[in-house]
Formats: sequence, structure tokens, C-alpha cells
Amino acid sequence: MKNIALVGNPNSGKTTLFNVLTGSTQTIGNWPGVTVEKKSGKLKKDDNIIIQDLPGTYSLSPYSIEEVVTRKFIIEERPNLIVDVLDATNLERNLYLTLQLMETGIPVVLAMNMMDIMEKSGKKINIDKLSYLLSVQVVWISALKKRNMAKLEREIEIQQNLYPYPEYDERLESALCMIEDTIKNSVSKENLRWYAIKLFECDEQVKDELQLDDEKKEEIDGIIETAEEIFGDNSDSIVVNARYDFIAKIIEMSVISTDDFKATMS
Ligand code: GDP
Ligand code: MG
Ligand code: K
Repeated sequence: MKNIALVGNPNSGKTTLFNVLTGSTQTIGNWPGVTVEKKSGKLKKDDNIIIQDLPGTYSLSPYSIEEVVTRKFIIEERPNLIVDVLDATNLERNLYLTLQLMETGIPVVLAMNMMDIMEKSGKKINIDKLSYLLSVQVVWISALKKRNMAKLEREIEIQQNLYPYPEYDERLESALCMIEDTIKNSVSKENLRWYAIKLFECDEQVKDELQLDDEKKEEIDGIIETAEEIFGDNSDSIVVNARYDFIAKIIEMSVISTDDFKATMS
């Protein structure tokens, strides 16, 4: 049995894709519906694969009920694969969640949705380059028009490689490395980076969950304080900015506006 989770921003097309992949006939209204409960079904092509449709979320911080349900499922159940459904027309915002998913270390495939809209727009995403820069598979799809479904199903069925974690500012990386060292006996190796980042962000839920002793807590507080002095910023924003810097670089290298192209050609 293989467990797959569909994750993405609200309205990126998760439920539409879920229905196509599972053959479910549940109707979706024209208005933006919200999924709060997770819903599961079997892949039409292979009933050894269970797909979860998770609530739409912009982040894996525990600030809203959708975020909590999705985060809990990903961290506690560790699905075999995350299919990250992106609205290609909002790439920057959607990649922000992608990076957080990649921080968990769980194998990820990117389903770049809304292909039909993108084809009519003045922008092009070079998904081969995007795939290379992130070291994960990226597939163009249109869930609504059922395009490239066989290609996505193939990626779901094969074993996806592990990827290197997205690497942020080296000063942040060295702080994370020190936190990982402090907690290495309290969490499993595969979860180390996720917990280090969450502790650096002062995530209360993770702090409660790990129940570290006072000595370790002080050590971590010291690491965070030093980083905040170096960056002149609070730890939460240091991580947010690091993710957006990473995304900006990726977008610069993989998105071309055909309008710009026309302008330089004329
Ligand atoms: P969810 O919130 O991620 O579950 O998104 P939904 O599946 O509910 O989709 C949100 C809206 O986007 C609905 O109106 C869908 O019909 C529409 N939609 C989903 N996929 C596509 C697509 O590939 N192309 C277009 N044009 N619209 C889509
Ligand atoms: Mg939905
Ligand atoms: K929706």
C-alpha cells in the first residue's frame, strides 16, 4: 500500500485532480469550496495507491484549522509521496508552500496545474529548468481539462528520488546545523531538518511536542539570539525571507515572459 497526499494552496485544483485520479464523481461548484476534512480514495489506475485530498494551505505553520490538519497528516503519517498541486498562474506564492513541503524531506512531485490558462497567458515556465533547480519532478497538468493525467500517474507510481533540501542563506544554515546537533537524539534523522527549522521559527507546537530539557532549550535560545543579532531581524522573518530569496532565484532562472521577449525582439 502506498500513501499519496495531495497538498497545495486553496483553489490550486486539488479536489478537481482528486476526482480525476480516483474517478470520484463528487461535484465541485463554481464557487471556491473549502476542504477542511481530509478525504481519501484509491487511484483509478492502481488500487494499491491511496490518495488523500488535504485542506488547502499556504504554509505549514499551525495558524489555521486547514494548516493544522494538513501539517499533522504530513508530519505524523509521513505519506510515501506528496503531490504538490500548484496554480502555475501564482507561481511565487505556490512555491512558498513547496519549499516548506521539501523541508520535511518527504518525496515530492510537482503537479503544475492550470496549464490551459498558462497557454493563453504571456508567461512561460520552463519546467525542465524548474525541475532541475529543485531536484524534483515537475509535470504540467490541467486537472479541469484532464490533460497529462497519464504522465502524472506515471510519476505517482514510480519511486521518486530523495532530493537535497533547499539550501538557504549560509548563516541561517549554520544556525540550523547547530540546532540539529542539539536535538539529534530527540528526533529521527529524517525529521531533523523540519524540527530544526520549526524550533528556529519558535514554533510553540513543536516546542511542546519535543519536551527538550532546560539545557537544550537554553542552547537553542542562544543560537537563535545570535542569528537574530547577525541578521538584525527576528527568527521568524529570517526564515520567511530565506525562502523568498530562494524562490526569487528560481523564478528568475525558469520563468520567461513572452511579452518581454517580444519587446526585446522588436
Ligand atoms: P482546491 O481548492 O485546491 O481543491 O481547488 P478546486 O479543485 O476546488 O479548484 C478550484 C477552481 O479551479 C475550480 O473552479 C476548478 O474548476 C478550477 N480548476 C481546477 N483545475 C483547473 C485547471 O487545470 N484549469 C482551469 N482553467 N481551472 C481549473
Ligand atoms: Mg478542495
Ligand atoms: K476550492
